[in-house]
Amino acid sequence: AVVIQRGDYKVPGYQVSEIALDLRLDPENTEVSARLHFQCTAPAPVSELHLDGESLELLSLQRDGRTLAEHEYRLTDAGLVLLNPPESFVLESRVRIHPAANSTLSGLYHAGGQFLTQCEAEGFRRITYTLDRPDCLARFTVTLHAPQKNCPVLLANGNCMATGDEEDGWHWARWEDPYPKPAYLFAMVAGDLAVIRDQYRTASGRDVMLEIYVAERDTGACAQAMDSLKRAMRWDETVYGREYDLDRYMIVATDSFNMGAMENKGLNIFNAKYVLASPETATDNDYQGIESVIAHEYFHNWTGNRVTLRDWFQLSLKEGLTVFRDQEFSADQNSRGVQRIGDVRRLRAAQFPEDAGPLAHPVRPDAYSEINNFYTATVYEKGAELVRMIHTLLGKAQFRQGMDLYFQRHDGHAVTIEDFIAAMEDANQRDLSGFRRWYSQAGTPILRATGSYDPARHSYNLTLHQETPATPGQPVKEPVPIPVRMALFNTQGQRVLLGGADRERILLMEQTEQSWTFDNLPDPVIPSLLRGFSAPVRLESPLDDDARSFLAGHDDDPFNRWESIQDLAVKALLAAVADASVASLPGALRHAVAATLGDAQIDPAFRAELLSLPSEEYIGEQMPVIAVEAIHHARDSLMCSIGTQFVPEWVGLYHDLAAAYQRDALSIGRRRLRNLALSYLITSDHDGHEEMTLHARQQYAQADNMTDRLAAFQLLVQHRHHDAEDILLDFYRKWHAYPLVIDKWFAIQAAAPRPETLRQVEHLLVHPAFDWRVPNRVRAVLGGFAANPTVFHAADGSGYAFYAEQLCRLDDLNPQTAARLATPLSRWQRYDAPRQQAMGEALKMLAGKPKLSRDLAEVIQRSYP
Ligand code: DPP
Ligand code: ZN
Repeated sequence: AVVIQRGDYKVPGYQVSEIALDLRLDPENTEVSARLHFQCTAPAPVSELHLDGESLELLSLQRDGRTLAEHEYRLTDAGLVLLNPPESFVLESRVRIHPAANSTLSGLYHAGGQFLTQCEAEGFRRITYTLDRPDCLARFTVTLHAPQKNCPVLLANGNCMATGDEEDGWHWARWEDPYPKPAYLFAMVAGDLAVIRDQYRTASGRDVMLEIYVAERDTGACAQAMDSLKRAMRWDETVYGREYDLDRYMIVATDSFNMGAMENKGLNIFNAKYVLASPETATDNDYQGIESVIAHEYFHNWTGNRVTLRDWFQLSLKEGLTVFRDQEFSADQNSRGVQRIGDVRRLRAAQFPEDAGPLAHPVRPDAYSEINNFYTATVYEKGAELVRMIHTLLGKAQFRQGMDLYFQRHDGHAVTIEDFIAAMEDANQRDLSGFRRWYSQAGTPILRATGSYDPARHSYNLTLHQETPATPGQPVKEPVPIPVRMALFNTQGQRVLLGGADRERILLMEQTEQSWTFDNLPDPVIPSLLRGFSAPVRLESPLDDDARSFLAGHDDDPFNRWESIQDLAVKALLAAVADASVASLPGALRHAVAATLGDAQIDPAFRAELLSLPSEEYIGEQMPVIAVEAIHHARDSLMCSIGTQFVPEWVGLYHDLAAAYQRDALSIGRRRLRNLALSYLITSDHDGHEEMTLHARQQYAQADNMTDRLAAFQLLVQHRHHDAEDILLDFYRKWHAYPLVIDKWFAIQAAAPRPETLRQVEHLLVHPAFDWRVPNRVRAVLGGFAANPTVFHAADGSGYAFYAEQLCRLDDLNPQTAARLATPLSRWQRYDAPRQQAMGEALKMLAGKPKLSRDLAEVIQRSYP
């Protein structure tokens, strides 16, 4: 396969200033006429101009009104080569494409009765011949023609300029986008859609029409999306001084989408999962997801669209920055501490393992063969952490100055990560040269902290040591600058002064090893390091159990308070795994749990976080070889002991927190805590166990919201309660008309940690509601299965073999999703020898698949070189 290198970037020899598209939409055969204005920008004449084009059937080709002769162009696998083109010219092409047959969901496709597009990263070349690269910005005019009956709604980017009727019941609409944009931001939609409208007045007093397009029966489920959009618009004005720039902002929801959502200029296309919610069908987490994804795509209007990317190696320039912005938005809307815990949990669950395995790559990658494989946790989540560190290092006001300069310099341009860092430096006269290493170096640094109190000198000495493990292609690592936010606590639980007037400091660790001494400390202190998780590193903490237990009760940094309990739990779990025993509840952990259970002052959402055990995946990450079954049993038994030892407290919470459904943050936190109590009680051994199961069944049957219903449903299915079969049927019957709810039904079954799950999943794949063409459904089953440690990683290798077979099947339809779902197999080196062998065989089987996609081929090749 062709490998594209970052170092090979060349400015395009031509620019396209204008693109006029005309599409006659038919599911089987759509005709696309395109008129492109080319202008040479190279100093010397170009002998060959390569236009991108994929799966296009060329019908006609004209240059400046004249049909091109055979010696003037050449068709290739990758597109069309114009030979000796003039300095400036108009190219007119007509091609035929097949939207209904396009199961890749890239380019123009027809699904669920609608025509939709997805052009990021390289989908536009599946619509017409063009320079499909982000540094090529053109003004678009788009005319859509379709039958009025099937497609009453015709949408594209920008403003609708004219509409009209045609013969045979067809109609048309013409859209113009005044903002030049790269082809990856092009979008069009045609279908039978209902619309919800609202208005937004910008800070400068302009009215913007907000529209959400959904199926008629979903119009009642758009309130959260619309409300989140308006809050996001206000937030970007308040925090960054950025207003929306068109008169109309459209969102379209679809069930058939590879990603979460797409920020096409003025016309976002969303996976319905991040638009539709009603209390009966969506959980609190779903509501939260909508808020953050709506905000994310909206924020892209400035960080991504107005300022766009020079090339795809810069992807984190828009994604890392925009994730940082959406995380901060959510933190401002909800509880900042709980938000941070969730963000770090995601980073550790997805990005840390990626960074430690064969798919590790820098936030700014150096090479790719299929760019779709680089929409990764590293580019997104680690990228966001890097922006967060810049924010931490500069300070809030200075960061804003840097952003202002970035927009001022680069509005309307396609730029690089380097340009972003330079703006941050120049706006603040700061030197971030060392910081650039974070973008070029892969791997998660290990930060080892040791500290000691010197009673004679009344001082505390802290030494930090950093080391980044080798990653593929990068055997030797340099130290990176690590901002370590820290405080010292005295034994009364107060933060002490650190030299000057500060009770918290940011230590900037730039060398491999550095020490700091804090004086004037009459009594011993306990350090709270990396507060708020101030850098994406693995901290090896100097704390013993007593100190952790102390911080679990006293640290006023929510993240570190949570982390202290997590560390205690991890330690207990690793001890149980090591001697294959039942996890005991060590004194320090019991103490921390008791104190948290007993403290009704703690915000319930935060209390639920404090009381949740680390996931099996996270525990596995802390081990040299992941002991699949032992981890599962240790975690179960620790849940059981915590449940059993505190039965009255959990029962008390379960009953006290019962309330009629409301949507405010406090009610959400209370539901979370109550359902956590239920999960402890169901997992534990106690006299009232039967009664709790009854409660769970009642909760399932009578809940007035999906959060509670699903929590009970999941517990009953996981624990295979004797009437689980009936409950599964009942759930399906109730919700079969709601695809997003049925996704949950599929996912929960695929994730049940039970020996019969593999057989169950085989049945699910032939269930009438299963559809290989709908990524949400496929991800529910296959993604749920791959996230099921004891079943996917079954010792006999059956999970891997089964999974690889399904990926083969999926790859023929949807390579992007297949490649994404293949990544769990890349972790093979983390398991014992028999599993390594079985995963290796699964990967070899995939590698030998006929017609293997470039997407999947790259993931396999890098996973198993
Ligand atoms: N650019 C999209 C997003 O992350 C993904 N294609 O918002
Ligand atoms: Zn994004």
